Amino acid sequence: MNQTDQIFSDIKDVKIQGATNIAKAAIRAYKLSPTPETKKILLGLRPTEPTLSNTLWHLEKWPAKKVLGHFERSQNKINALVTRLLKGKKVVYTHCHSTNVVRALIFAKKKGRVFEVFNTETRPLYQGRLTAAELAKAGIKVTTYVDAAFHEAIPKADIVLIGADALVSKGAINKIGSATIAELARLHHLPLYIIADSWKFSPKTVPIEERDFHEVWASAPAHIKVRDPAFELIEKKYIISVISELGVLPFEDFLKQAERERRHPL
Ligand code: RUB
Repeated sequence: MNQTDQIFSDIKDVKIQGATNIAKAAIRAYKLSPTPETKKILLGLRPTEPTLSNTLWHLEKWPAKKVLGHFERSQNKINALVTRLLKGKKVVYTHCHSTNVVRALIFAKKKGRVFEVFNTETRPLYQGRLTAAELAKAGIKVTTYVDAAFHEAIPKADIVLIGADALVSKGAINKIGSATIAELARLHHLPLYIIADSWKFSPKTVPIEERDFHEVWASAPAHIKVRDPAFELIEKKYIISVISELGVLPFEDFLKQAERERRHPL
């Protein structure tokens, strides 16, 4: 398998996962093979990822290094904003694996914020374990729960920080489980923030990826239908603010500003 095909396969199999990591891998693939065919294949790999399509759009206009630089600049701004937000917060709840969330938490810890993290393992692919391992390696105390323990874990937190794959007019699309977390956060009066680079914004309808049922139950007996929807919508009414490189913005303000910035030169 050549290098480009290896990247395609790793994105498809979720060995490379999360919006930012997928976009960065797409940059590597496009550099190796800058053709319309590469673009077409990449766009079909993970359909719920506007960062991927926005990145490819920018790549047609600007050098890869410049496009890559966006992610670092954006993360640095997010880090500073999340660090400010975590003042006085003892327990942060998160789900799945978000580069934007994990890097911001590690930065906040380095800046002296004292907090611990509760998270959920995130079936079927257990991206929550990745989150837990990265945070623990950075010296952050982590407690991981099974997904079915949402009711047990969420009320013990002070704040919920969730990543996003897509930010659309109705709200934020993120890993399955996120909508339940949002409803429970509201029930227990916890603030829920979406931590996300603004390139996750899409003015269009974003399809929800349904993955192969084998990820859920590989040896399921015949006649049992097993479903594997990868993502779901967190309705905007549950979101206090979106924290992106554009600032800490209420959802509607984020949408307006992201629309204005969308095709802005780098
Ligand atoms: C990952 C997921 C993450 C976002 C975060 O799903 O839902 O919360 O992608 O994006 P999957 P980022 O593992 O199926 O890709 O990593 O850019 O913060």
